Amino acid sequence: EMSEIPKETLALWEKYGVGEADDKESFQKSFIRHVTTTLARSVYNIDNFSAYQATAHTVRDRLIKRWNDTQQAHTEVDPKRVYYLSLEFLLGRSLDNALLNLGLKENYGEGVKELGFRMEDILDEEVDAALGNGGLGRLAACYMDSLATLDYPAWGYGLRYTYGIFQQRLKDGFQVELPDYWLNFDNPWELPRLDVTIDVKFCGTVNRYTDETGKVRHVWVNEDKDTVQAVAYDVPIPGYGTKNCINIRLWSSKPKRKFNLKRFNEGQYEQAVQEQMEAENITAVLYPNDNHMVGKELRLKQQYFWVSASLSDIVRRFKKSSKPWDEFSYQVAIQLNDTHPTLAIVELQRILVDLEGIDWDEAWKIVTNTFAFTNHTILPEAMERWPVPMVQYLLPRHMQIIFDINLFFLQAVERAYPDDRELLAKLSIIEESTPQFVRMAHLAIVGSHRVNGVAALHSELLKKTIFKDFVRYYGDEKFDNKTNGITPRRWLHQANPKLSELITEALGSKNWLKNLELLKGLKSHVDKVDFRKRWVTAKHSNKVRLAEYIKKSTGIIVNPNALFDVQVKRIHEYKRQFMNILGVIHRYNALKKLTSQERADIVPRVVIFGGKAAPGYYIAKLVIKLINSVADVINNDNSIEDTLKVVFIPDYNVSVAEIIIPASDISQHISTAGTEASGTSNMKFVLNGGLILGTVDGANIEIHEEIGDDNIFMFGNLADQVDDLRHAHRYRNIPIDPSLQAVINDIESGHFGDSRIFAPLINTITHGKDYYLISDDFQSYLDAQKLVDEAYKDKEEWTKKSILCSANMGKFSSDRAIQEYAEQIWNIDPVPAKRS
Ligand code: GP0
Repeated sequence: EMSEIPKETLALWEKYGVGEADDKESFQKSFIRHVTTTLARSVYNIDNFSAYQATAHTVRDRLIKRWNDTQQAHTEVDPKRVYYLSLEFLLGRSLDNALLNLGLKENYGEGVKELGFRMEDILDEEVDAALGNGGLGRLAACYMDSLATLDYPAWGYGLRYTYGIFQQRLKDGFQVELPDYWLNFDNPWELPRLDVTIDVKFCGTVNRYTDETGKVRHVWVNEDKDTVQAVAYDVPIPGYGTKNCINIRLWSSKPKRKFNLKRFNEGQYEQAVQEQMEAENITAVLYPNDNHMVGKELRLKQQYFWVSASLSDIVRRFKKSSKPWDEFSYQVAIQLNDTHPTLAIVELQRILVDLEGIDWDEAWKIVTNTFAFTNHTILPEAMERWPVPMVQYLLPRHMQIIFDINLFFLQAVERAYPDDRELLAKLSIIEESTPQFVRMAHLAIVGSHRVNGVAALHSELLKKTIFKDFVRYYGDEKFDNKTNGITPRRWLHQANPKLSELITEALGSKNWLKNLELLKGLKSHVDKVDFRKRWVTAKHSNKVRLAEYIKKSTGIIVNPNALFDVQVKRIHEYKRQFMNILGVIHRYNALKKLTSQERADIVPRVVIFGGKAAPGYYIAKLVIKLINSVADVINNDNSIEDTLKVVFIPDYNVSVAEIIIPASDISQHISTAGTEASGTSNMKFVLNGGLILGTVDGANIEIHEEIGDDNIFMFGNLADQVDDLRHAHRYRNIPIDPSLQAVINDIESGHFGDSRIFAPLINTITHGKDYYLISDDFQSYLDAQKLVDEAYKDKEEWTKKSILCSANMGKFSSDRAIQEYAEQIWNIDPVPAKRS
């Protein structure tokens, strides 16, 4: 305990402890010390990369101080904590974010300048931490920023993958994947906790026995070779404008230090080494699928490895306070980010019943009061189901517990709805196929006290479709909505410094960065010509910055005065990049028909794409190829006089997004209605004064509500029409939209290269069922595009729309979202770290 340390000792620690040292001089001192000692270099031997490392290490020292103070405050107060379990944290770069959140950017910027460097160059040396696929992983990262900023006692738990999401290259217009070995150089943003290790068991068998009280108990035993070790790596997450700095604990897998001596003695050296390597494999690679389940055994191992290490850490921390078990859910809230961590429900029940000897019902009450579950999609192919035999083999005791949870649950359902066997089959956690499957979403619902979707429409659809029968049984209080949000620190302040500065000047303070509703104050500036001019200047300089990036990464030269039309996100049929490029072909053909004089009236466009396709997603990869083939033809056709350019920016990731998003005039969020749960980049674009062209889907709907009819372009069929339209495509002969047919004919004529390559893609519309309704929405899409062209001609009006977009985005701060989770689901209070 802290009080037992002698006064003189404490005084020494105080005297020599790491100070705050945020001024320029102490930065320079620390920078040079790190160059000399940490990097073993000198003034004669330092490049931008080592300057980055020295700067990062200087900031890291400051972060660790805050991190320690925060942990100490938590230990003293011992508040209820929230644990955010996410298989993905898509953090991107950390240096700029830390400098801005800690308020060090100015001093340190001057500091490096005097030492002969430019801060921009230094920042550009950092590699992204890309431990996620897309929206879900980036949401987790934004939420950590808000939890830290709002002083909540929170932890993230995830995996420290050796390889993040693959790097995308283009070869002849096709995507090729390269491994992302991001830990190649040292990673200053993690604190290895080589002393925090946890054994994680796999396989083995379950023994029953009767304990001293006469109760039947279970013990899970396995062989040493089937146990792996989890090692903790801590990633500090600083809040903005607070001393608070929270932690994401990422687990890395290691073989148990104890060698299998028997095998070595028996001369089975290779096999023993093999077993060691298999342990390290568990956290080797992030699965590169977005919105799609692939039932690989290694993925299930990842999930249990992570869940088991995290829960034993959480339980250990709870036990330190010696509170009784029935207070567990008053001290601990666990949020399940999608179904990936659902085994945590089973693991906690196992810990309580098998290890702690608590009665089943009492344990189950603790479990369900602890967990809450966020669903991120209703796409059927994304639903996690694990074969019962696979679970039985890897986790024999957990499989028993799942069967018991299901039995008691279905018994309760039966009591409420006697003889409704169909209902039992529909609700069951076990799918009665051959083999049987565990339905993870069902398990997550049954084991949680709250289930939420991520936008209003999505949460309604959950209740009306895939979770309908659960609503019937539980009532609808268990199901609610928490509309997603984004952090304005990274997505405006950091990514768009020019606009951030203008906003701060107009509003008279930086308070909007902590209270995004204050952006409403921009409305009174809309009619000021000078303010609008500066708004346009900021946008223009972002477009110049993007044009430079495009030239550097693709060689294509684009005009920053053109309308920048952007669609960047994972490549998916449901997100309909295919419809976008078909629309581009339509536009191109129309442009070619114009006279030179007519073309002079046309607003030139640059259509920008970016995004990765899952390596095994054949159709998505064809979409990338088609975009590049179309770009090749259009960009080299001088006859259209630069009225249209098409760009596919390779390797879209967080730091590329930070360049693209502030530069967009219009961005496309055009998923088939009802398929995109929320979308979060839509929020980022609008916050940066970009208008959106979107379908009536996900958070587009709520953005529309906030910013008003005049500032958004919405089109397409509605979610409640989708079923009927799909039915019609299947069973009736629906003629293809004529404009769309013309575009398809053009592709098939070989205008964009050998059309045989694209046949499987075109077949998804013609010979398939047009499942994503491209034909049904195409005319409406083209009409909306026409409105965009018209509106952009009136620059003053467009700028007003752009300002009103930003001004009305207060709701979409992740601070708002996190506050709702904290107050309505987790029941936690802020614990400010003390200044020291
Ligand atoms: C949803 F199910 N999302 C999944 C998944 O596997 N991966 C993923 O990124 C996304 C949704 O598609 C979303 O609509 C949503 O905003 C995001 O999760 C966060 O809730 C994409 O923007």
